[in-house]
Amino acid sequence: MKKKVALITGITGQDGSFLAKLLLSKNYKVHGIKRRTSFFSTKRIDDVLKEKHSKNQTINLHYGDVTDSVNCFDLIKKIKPDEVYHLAAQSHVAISFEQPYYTANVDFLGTLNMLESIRIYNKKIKFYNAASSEMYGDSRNSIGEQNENTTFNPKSPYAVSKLASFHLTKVYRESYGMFASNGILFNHESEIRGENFLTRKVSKFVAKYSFTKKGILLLGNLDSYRDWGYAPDFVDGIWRILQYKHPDDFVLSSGITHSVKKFVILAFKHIGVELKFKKIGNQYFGYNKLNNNLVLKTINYYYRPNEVNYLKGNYLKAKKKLKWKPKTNINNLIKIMVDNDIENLRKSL
Ligand code: NAP
Ligand code: F7E
Repeated sequence: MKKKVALITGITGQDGSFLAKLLLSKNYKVHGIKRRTSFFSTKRIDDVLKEKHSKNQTINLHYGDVTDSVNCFDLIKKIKPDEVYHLAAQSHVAISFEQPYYTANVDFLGTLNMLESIRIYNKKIKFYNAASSEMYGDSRNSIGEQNENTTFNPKSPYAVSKLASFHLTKVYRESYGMFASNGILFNHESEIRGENFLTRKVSKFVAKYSFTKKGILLLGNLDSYRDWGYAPDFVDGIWRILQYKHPDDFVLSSGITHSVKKFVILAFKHIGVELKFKKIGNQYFGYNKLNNNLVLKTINYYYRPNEVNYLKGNYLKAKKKLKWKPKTNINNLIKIMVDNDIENLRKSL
């Protein structure tokens, strides 16, 4: 049987690398777009690139940038994919306030470039767009959860760009009959999460603290709530979205929400450190309960001009239609992340 061909934009990122490995395990021929960088950016997929295992299964990488429309069209024409997983983005919410034009260019126009390339070349190619729970902003429905019917109320240039890409994907589906679907994914993390996202910043610090018992972790808002899941569970959901009988939009989430403060407490607890907090004005100070040493404080620098205070996703539609549900709870997620950062440190000693 002919292998299915997948093209992943954003293959060097967290989700792209997990998805590439999942698709290889499902016997896909996998192509990915990587940007030209001054250092190699393929760390997350180097194991697969080096392996070239027995069945000659590997990832075919192409230089590309989703802001370059000609390049996008060229790649679609050359690769002739059956499925396109469009994950490439400037994905950091705080940075989107500093680089709003750039974020809109990559996250919105990049999506337009991919959709147009598919529309012009072959409308039968299935398209997945990586939309985000950030699009909800602070909107809450009556049960305090967000699902596919909840009103969007974006709070950042990132969220606005993603919402535009979400609607654009629907427009292409409705106007041209294309198989174009959105995944509205809530936060999902892993041992290879970018180091300037909250969970990884915390897991790296906690791992180091377990060796040195030194340092002060500087954070921003501890009072926001996030629905955190584990990235490998979520990329399985992404794949299921494109295998569904027709194109549609799906929430993928853990269904449980915790404050940032709780995440930090649980991460320290994992290495046997209990924290106690003091709040002076708006500033938090966190101490090691055992010896009263200061281990964290909040500073203005890491606060955003606008914050999404509360996210909790309802994934019932994905559960019913895709038979998808998350497998990893927050304690296991923290264990995976902190233990992996401890292991990384051990190897570097
Ligand atoms: P990530 O780790 O930041 O990866 C982003 C990927 O996009 C990287 O491979 C990056 O390449 C690539 N990229 C950035 N700009 C590009 C451009 N102009 N042209 C081509 N490639 C470009 O993000 P992630 O966590 O894997 O998330 C994947 C997607 O899901 C993103 O669209 C994100 O916005 C969305 N999303 C993520 C979450 C989450 O919690 N992780 C939740 C909802 C939605 P480099 O390696 O060269 O930087
Ligand atoms: O922040 C707070 C911060 O940057 C989580 C992206 O994958 O998920 C992600 O966006 C929370 C926020 O993720 C620090 O203010 C406190 O309330 O890890 P984050 P995010 O903004 O939720 C969505 C679904 C996406 O789509 C995005 O692509 O933690 N926070 N102190 C901090 N956040 C960071 N980064 N750094 C801090 O020091």
